[in-house]
Amino acid sequence: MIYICQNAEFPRPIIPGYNNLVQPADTNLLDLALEHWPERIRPYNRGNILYWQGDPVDYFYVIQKGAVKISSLSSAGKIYSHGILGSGHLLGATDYFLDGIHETTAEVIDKTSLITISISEFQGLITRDSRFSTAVMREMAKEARVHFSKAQDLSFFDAQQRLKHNLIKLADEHGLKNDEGVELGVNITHEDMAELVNANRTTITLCLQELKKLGYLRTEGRRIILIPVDHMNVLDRLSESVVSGGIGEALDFASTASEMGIDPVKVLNALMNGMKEVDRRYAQGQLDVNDIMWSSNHMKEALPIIETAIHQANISLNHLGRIVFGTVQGDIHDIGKTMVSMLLKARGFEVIDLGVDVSAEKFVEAVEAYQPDILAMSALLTTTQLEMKHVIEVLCNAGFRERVKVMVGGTSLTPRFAREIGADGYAHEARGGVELAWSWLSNPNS
Ligand code: B12
Repeated sequence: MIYICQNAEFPRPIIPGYNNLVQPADTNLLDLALEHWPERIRPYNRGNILYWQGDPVDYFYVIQKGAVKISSLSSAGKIYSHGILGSGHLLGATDYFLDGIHETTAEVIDKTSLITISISEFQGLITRDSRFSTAVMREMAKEARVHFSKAQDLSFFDAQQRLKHNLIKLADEHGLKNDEGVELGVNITHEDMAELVNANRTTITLCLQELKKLGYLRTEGRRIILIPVDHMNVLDRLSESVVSGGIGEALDFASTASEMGIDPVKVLNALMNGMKEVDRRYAQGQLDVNDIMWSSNHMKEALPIIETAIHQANISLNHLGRIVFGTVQGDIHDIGKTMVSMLLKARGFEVIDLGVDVSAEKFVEAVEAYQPDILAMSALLTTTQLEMKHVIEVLCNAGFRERVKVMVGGTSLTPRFAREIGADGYAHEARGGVELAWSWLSNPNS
């Protein structure tokens, strides 16, 4: 029978004899084990093996504190880690109820205390104490859910996302909260992470570096400190909203992130990463110019919020270089310029956008005021292309030509035209413009 409830006031049907969704009392397995076998607590050290895959089940273990890695060896000889379990978990029950053989290996990976229970004691308490049997069932249900979410991770997510999910789970289970977020609180190696995420160690190193760059975590020796999970979620959603969000979504997530007090540099990085992803998909042919235009607009909407927060926090950003950009006088085509300028920002350049219909005098004033490394101009009309030549002449007359590299672009421009008007470079589209700027600033003698 399925009931669809349209409003919260709708009364739930009372079925005689059926306990309407009343959850069993949350009996804590560890408390029960301590109540019955307090003298059984034993310390274990990193490297101790509780049982090997293929061993018969002869004991059950309840973790009082510490961390135990559960892994299995595939027929191809690959180790796959099912999880790193902490306080309150029960080891051995599922295998006992199935065929009495351990399907996995349990290895202690941190200083750990365990309560050991024999089969006869376990069976005895299960029949005598319904609280214990409920707690055992709950543990087994949790184990099933972990396997389900692992299967989902493997089917739907890449290694970096899988690593992130696993770190969040570990932090949830073993973490120690602090002002920054949560410290992992478990001694885990890159090898352990690789087994957990089903990736190799090199991938783990790269993914960790990427998560660090995103500002999601920080390491200190072997310590891993994650930012709060709700911060990660907002930053993820901000990046996604640049790629595929609706109007105003990126702006909303940027505002939420600021209200939550997330470091504005991290918020900016999330926005830029969204745009980088757009650029990557565009280069692979998965997105077209229209998609880029949408994404540029999302980014344009959200940027002022973040820039204000950065300004208020008195943070100075390290940019790759400064670019003054505008569409020349007589021309009001804005879209191409905005796209190029957003991609330049996403790649770490500071862009001062002068807008459209910009006179030669305004360009030159901006060069004087902002001292940019590059002056970029856009023109879409054949009639306004020559205005670029005029700007360069005025720049020369003002004595500023040697200060900046000049880059030009627009649909009907050609490399030859760019050379003839005295520009230093031309690019046919946005990506080429970013590459050109990058090559100039990373190699100043070019
Ligand atoms: C949208 C559009 C408009 C919009 C502009 C809205 C806006 N906010 O920008 C409106 C309706 C206002 C408009 C007006 C006009 N337009 Co108009 N417009 C277009 C259209 C359809 C699309 C331009 C566009 O945005 N493309 C998408 C962007 C992403 O591409 P993009 O601009 O080329 O930019 C890319 C590259 O060129 C490069 N790039 C651009 N700038 C720079 C700069 C640097 C430094 C670098 C590295 C790269 C770079 O990177 C970008 C991304 O890859 C084009 C047709 C076309 N197919 O281009 C006509 C077009 C540009 N327009 C044209 C004309 C004639 C006009 C009008 C004169 C029409 C009229 N009779 O009123 C007016 C002029 C107004 C003025 N004074 O500027 C002509 C130009 C013909 C020509 N060769 O001179 C075109 C080509 C249409 C045509 N086939 O006739 N237009």
